[in-house]
Amino acid sequence: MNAYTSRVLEGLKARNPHESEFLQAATEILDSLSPVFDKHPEYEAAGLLERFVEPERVILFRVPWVDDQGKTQINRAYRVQYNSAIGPYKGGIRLHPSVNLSILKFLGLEQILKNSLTGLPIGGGKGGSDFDPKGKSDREVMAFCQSFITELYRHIGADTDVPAGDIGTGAREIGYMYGQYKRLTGLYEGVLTGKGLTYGGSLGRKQATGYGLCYFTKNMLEANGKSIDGQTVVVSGSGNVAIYAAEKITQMGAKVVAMSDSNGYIYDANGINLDVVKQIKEVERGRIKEYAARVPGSVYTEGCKGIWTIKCDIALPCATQNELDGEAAKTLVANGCYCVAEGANMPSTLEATETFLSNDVLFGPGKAANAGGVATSALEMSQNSQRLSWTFEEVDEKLKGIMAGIFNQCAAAAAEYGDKPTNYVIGANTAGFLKVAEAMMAQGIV
Ligand code: NDP
Ligand code: 2IT
Repeated sequence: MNAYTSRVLEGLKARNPHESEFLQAATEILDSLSPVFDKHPEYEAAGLLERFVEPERVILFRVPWVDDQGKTQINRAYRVQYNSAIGPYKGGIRLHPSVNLSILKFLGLEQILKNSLTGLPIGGGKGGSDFDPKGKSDREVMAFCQSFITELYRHIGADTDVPAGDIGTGAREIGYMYGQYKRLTGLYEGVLTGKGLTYGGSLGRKQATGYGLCYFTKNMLEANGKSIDGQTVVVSGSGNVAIYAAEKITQMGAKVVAMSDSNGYIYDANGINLDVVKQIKEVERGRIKEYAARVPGSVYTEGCKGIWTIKCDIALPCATQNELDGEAAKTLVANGCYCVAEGANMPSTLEATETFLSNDVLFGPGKAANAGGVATSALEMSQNSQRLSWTFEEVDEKLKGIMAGIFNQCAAAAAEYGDKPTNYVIGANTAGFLKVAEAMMAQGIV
């Protein structure tokens, strides 16, 4: 590693010793960026990297609300406003009991580079809370969301910071948050994305991350003389990203044979019936286990990590960080998997990523492969500020163009800076960073 990047990384480790997810993401990124700093000594003179790795601002607050038993509950919430060099802070809100500052800083850091890769004017941010929407009534979710926004509203806005969905935050939660923001500010503005279609949401946003992942995968495969048609695919997770990744890759001629949730996975040799998955997950908010009871010939296995033992050509991890470790990566490679594209953020551990790269698996890192969601959020922002609604086809065409642009940037930067032209990890980190770096340099020491 370049001496400057290595010194900054050591400093980060000393100052944030307990933030394992954040340090994991930072290690991968700084490792990739070494050649950039060899080429640009002026960045060190401007303290660019020290500024880049430190959030511009972190807001930490309590969220009091009353449950259905009349008991007061207190959650802890955060908004990490990481980098606004190229646009207003933009990134999702995660609602999951595991949420802590380390996870939100890793997600925020990834988001800066991801948003830069989209080519659209959006900075990087992330937020969330340790609130668990699972098993809560609609009224409890509403009480939480209203209290959350009652604190956060003063820090966000259509031109300052635009939150969106992530794990545990879908259309229901965004709706409650939007209603409370409007009540407190009196503004009908594009302050949140992923809104419902009747109040400023964009057609295609729900599908965008999963569809975009498949468009990226198609670009990556075609650039390497391969195709999606006829391939066997494993998709982990069964939330928003997983469902629409499975839908699009099936439309492209592949067969999805397995999906999962945090309890276990289903295997269906005939190809997963997505109508059943949507009914269980989107309508009933149930567990993936129920699929096996409804679809003859399918099998449910307890424990989500076992999904990586299923033989496949293409793997799309779409659940959560570090769901795919070194051992799982070796199993996938041994079973003939030759393409992995990340729908989730950092689903592969550093060891898994290394295993894929050293075995010449075509590997699409999350910040590039799953950028279609935030890109379409930026399209939603454009529609809101123009007071217009585009058709599904218009949005989908733009998404295809954006994903092709992202792949091309990754490939070009990999060719210039990487150890090999298919190292899209180096490609994504470098291409994403260079644009932010140029903007930060132009704006002076701020
Ligand atoms: P959802 O809440 O809709 O779905 C999450 C899925 O992942 C569920 O199947 C969930 O299972 C599973 N999951 C969550 N936490 C864990 C865990 N600790 N262990 C195992 N499985 C888990 O979220 P999304 O689909 O929106 O997000 C999935 C991933 O994609 C995340 O990494 C997110 O950051 C990323 N992403 C999302 C985007 C978006 O637009 N929504 C955009 C880009 C990336 P269970 O129901 O059992 O909890
Ligand atoms: O990780 C992500 O890119 C998201 N959760 C989507 C963020 C957004 O602003 O749409």
